[in-house]
Amino acid sequence: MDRQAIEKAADVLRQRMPAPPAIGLILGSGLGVLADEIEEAVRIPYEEIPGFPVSTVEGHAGRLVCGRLEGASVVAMQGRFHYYEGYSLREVTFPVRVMKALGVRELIVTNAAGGVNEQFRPGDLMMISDHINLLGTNPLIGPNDPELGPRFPDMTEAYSRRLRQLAKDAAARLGIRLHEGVYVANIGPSYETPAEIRMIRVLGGDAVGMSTVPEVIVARHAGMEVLGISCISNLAAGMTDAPLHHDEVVETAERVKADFLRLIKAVVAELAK
Ligand code: R1P
Repeated sequence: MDRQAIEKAADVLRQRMPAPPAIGLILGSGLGVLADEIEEAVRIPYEEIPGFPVSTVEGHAGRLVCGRLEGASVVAMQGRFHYYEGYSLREVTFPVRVMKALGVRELIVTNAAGGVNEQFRPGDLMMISDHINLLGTNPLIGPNDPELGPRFPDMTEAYSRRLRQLAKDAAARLGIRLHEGVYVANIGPSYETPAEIRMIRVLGGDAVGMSTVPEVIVARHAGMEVLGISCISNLAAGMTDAPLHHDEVVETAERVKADFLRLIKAVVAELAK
């Protein structure tokens, strides 16, 4: 995506936003409820933002919500884009570029994910410590614009140590059980097979989903600090006899929203200080 396209979208948003956002949020399947907590909210459907794709997946409302959360000026994506929807990874990650242009410094990415780690239970929360990209591609493929970031971005600390500590402290204060683990991005849209889940476990994965990794790569390329939170919506294929269904994924995410909301709000409140 070229800078012109990014600026065009950012210009449209600047005119409608109450204040420049400092914190960005990407809300995963069934986790869009967080955007309902935003005060003085301005809601902008993706269709009204030049260059934005539209959301096609159930549980992803498809709008940007800007306003105040816990004293911070935020912009939240109530619904994200996935590679399996047919968008290029440049399109999938375009909103991250726009958030950066608007002034976002810290990005909180969330998702609904399948639990691979045998200690996890549906409804648990996992803070992402690192990721494995099994998409077979990368959003930075193609010419690099050095104004947007370096050709070869470092990924040693894709998920900020500072933000992880902040989230860990907040969870402890609130009495919320927060796992920490590695998120693996599978291309989708078919769920993983039991054999693939065994492979992911051997590789060191704790949770699996079909998003997040491209957004985080672009956010790091752009120099943003990232915090990732997965809601473990189900146990991955082969761990139980139950077949996987997206309705269940969305339902579980919605069911555990109380802890999810408390945790994210506490982190945002800390960042606002
Ligand atoms: C599968 O049920 C869907 O839920 C997850 C997977 O990535 C996939 O899109 O959605 P989010 O990662 O957007 O939360």
